[in-house]
Amino acid sequence: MTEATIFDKIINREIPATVIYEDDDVLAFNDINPQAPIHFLVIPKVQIRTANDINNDNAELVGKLYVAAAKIADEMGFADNGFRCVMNCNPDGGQTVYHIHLHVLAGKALGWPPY
Ligand code: D5M
Repeated sequence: MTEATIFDKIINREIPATVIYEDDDVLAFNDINPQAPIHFLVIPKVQIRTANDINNDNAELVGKLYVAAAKIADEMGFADNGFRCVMNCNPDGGQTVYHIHLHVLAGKALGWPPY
């Protein structure tokens, strides 16, 4: 049994979030602590704890996070300027919520490297 996270509460509408996209498999909502002018998270509706848990059984679902990101980028009009997708994994990766999420950052030219 995997421990529920705050993202389960967002999926179940038990706490508020600014949801910008939803389909049967994924949900996207604005990050509460934005690191760029546009910063939202795309998550699967079922919990996958970390990037280490991505495998052939859930690869299609994980791919749908990117499909949603591209669709939102197109709809919000920042696809051509560009954006960054980041998935943090475990403590050294800076992961704080153990339900995988694609950070999508956009709205300015982003710096690199990220430290
Ligand atoms: O990223 C976890 C991200 O989740 C971090 O950028 C803040 C965001 N977060 C945490 N709680 C909320 C709520 N309630 N709404 C929206 N965004 C939230 P990580 O890669 O795990 O460090």
